[in-house]
Amino acid sequence: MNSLCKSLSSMQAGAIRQVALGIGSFLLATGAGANTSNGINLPVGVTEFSREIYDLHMEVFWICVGIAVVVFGAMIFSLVKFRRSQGAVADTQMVHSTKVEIIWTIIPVIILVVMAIPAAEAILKIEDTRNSELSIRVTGYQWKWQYQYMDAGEGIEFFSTLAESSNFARQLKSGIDPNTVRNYLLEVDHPLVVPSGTKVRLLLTSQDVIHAWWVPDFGAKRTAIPGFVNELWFKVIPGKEGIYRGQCVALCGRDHGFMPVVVDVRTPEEFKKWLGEQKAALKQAAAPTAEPPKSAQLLPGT
Ligand SMILES: [Cu+2]
Repeated sequence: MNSLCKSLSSMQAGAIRQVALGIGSFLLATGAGANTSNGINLPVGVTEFSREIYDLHMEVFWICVGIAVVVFGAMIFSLVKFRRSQGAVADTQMVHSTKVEIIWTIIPVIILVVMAIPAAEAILKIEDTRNSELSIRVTGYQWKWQYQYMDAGEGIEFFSTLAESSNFARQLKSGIDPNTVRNYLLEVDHPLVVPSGTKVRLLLTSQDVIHAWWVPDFGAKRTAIPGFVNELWFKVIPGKEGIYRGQCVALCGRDHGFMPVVVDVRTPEEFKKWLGEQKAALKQAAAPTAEPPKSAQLLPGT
């Protein structure tokens, strides 16, 4: 009997060690992913509030870890310490304790309030589109996006559709292996170009069904609804210029998976240059191209 007890306690110790090792390696993996998108944790992102969202997420995560350690610790300790083989006898007298009930109500309420205050602050910040420096109208269509610049970019507008490389590969019996296509289904012909370090406001709507504009690295996602204008803003941190990709995340019909979002973030100087080029191209397009016919030039009496 004694040897059975001994082997049982060594098994329990082994199991506890395994659980502790498992939790330890998970925490290490989570900690290692604190600054990257490694497939385990959320991406940190490249905008002010994507980082705020990430910090909030980590704060709540560690609160949950703390709760889990305390609750499971107490449970495991009680199971091991007060087991029958050690002579523990069940207390059948204590069936109610008002003091305990008050404690286990107040503590979670305090924890919830501690989590709710920074979360509410972050939500208010996300919704505050005032003082934006560049506004862009974004319209969802089945299955493409239209971008129309306002403010300094007034007059510049274009459609952003799935890149031909992806479009050819996605066709039935195309014979093209999608794994060979760069950024398969995440590439467009005309990406949205925005400056870094600038508060960019998007005004989202739709011409047909409900779409949703989403770029994970911006921590930004908003639905585009026909007849409504939804607002969204983001400010890419200077130094994080580059290409960022996302997708339409509303089930908007047959080709829902084929209307990606690609944003080309440039420095304010490069963006200004791009704006100038676009405006020059617009002017050129608007200018009369054909010369008036010779007969018109030589009308007698003119
Ligand atoms: Cu869509």
